[in-house]
Amino acid sequence: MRQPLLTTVPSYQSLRNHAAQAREWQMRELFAQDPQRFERLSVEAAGLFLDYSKNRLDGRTLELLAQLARARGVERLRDAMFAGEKINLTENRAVLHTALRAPANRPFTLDGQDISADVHGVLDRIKTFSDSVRNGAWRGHTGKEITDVINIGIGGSDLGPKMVCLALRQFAHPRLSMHFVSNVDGHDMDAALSRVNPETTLFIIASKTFTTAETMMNANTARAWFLQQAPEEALAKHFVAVSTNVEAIKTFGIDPANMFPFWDWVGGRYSVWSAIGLPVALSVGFGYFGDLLAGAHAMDEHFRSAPIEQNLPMILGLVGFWNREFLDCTSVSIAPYHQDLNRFPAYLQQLDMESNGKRVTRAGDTITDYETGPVIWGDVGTNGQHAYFQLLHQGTDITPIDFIAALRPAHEFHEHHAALLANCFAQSEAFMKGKTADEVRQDLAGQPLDEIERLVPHKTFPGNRPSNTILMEYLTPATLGALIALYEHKVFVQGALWDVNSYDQWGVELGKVLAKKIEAELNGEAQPALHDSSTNGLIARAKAAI
Ligand code: G6Q
Repeated sequence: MRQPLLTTVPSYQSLRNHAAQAREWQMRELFAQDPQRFERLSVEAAGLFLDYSKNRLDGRTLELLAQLARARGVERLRDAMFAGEKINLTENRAVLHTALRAPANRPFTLDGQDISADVHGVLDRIKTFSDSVRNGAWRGHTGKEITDVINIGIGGSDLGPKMVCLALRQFAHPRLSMHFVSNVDGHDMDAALSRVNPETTLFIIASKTFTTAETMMNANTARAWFLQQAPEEALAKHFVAVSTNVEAIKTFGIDPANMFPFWDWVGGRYSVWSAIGLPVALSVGFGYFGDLLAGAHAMDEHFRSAPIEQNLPMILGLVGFWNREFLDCTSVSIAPYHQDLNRFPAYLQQLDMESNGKRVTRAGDTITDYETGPVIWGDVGTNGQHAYFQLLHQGTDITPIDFIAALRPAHEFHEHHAALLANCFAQSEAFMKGKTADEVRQDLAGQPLDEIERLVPHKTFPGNRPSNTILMEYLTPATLGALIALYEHKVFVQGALWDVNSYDQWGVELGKVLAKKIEAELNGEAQPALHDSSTNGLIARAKAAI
């Protein structure tokens, strides 16, 4: 079904006219004019609080954005997603990661069948298995308890469980060390294997397709390493798989009894809620894994029922859309002021850029007159402040920032936490306010006048730079679940507005086939093909070195 072009929708055109004025606004003045701005432009749901008042927008902006969302059928598409319609049009698949975190009594229908029994059947198996590894009933082939888990997977089969295991380290089992090998670079595997003992190591081969070249190579290497030190029949105690492809895991030599399935209606980057989350259940236990799902489900319930104006993912999506579409912001920086969220920016990078990094509409028309997904990047605060925040404060590009923080720490160094939060809030204040030339002059008072005037342009900050702040009380499995779901739905909202299919990834698929030809040439299994002179030259240098 072909939607009218985004730029022809009346509310889009009103937004464009409105943006011509908004570009002139100074947030300092917006705050001065409206003492209620913070109360008005903040919203709370599922344990998360969002302050979006430090953006260049007002009530009218939000009204127009909500109108646009309605005109673009964002709510309709949301309902279609929850109803199991095949909204992933290029792969003819439903998009039902929300079914993975719904309680057992909540039916989810796909092709007329309720899938919740399948989902909860796999969750029960995850519980039984993770309980037995954690309580020591599941042992390695020489009778020793498992001490190390190595998850072998890449992309969506790596980033989610790795990010969540790191984020929830406070809840982790003290005996179990989690390792994640994703890169085909042998240094990755080498580093993991050098730290573990085969007798006490459990390998999880995580691959939706079980054909991904990097994962298959890593899985084969791990298997060969293991079999150098253990008999074939020991494999069953040390190798399990998470996949949708039973045949391939049998061929690899894993007993289907040790396979945790999921389904093609779960996209890789949306799969941490499925059996791909097995490392999480092993590390923090099934109870906390359940809390992660429940937190995400609470956000789902809010997303599907709250009106746009009070809907946290809708607002986060609309504000980001406004910055991208009308205020020319080409990237978004993610700044978690929480060390345990240090992989969250990398996780969001995939979630957002793989979903909305698209240049054709859902009907296949090339998008020529508006922009789609921004670049997502970032690192934890306060570290970023001592590195790239310079550009964010005084560079020529304007980059909106999402600050994320927990009000209470899970440690006892309270003075650290006050310092951390002070930095977080001070940065968002500085981005908004900036520093005027007169303020700089006051700071420099007492110095020679010509010296002051020489320094003023360098020490002036334009300010008026947008940011959101997301707060939670503690970082817990439930608040983390809600946070991830918030961003999933934000990506959904923006994809719907841009009319792109957020659920395919043909660019990733391309990467899966590109290297094969050159790999055969490097290994001497194929005659060198005719490439361009750069590629030929690089191949020749590598061959000379191998
Ligand atoms: C995610 C992508 C991609 C995928 C990996 C791994 O949405 O599709 O990152 O997760 O390429 O794929 P497999 O799980 O099939 O190995």
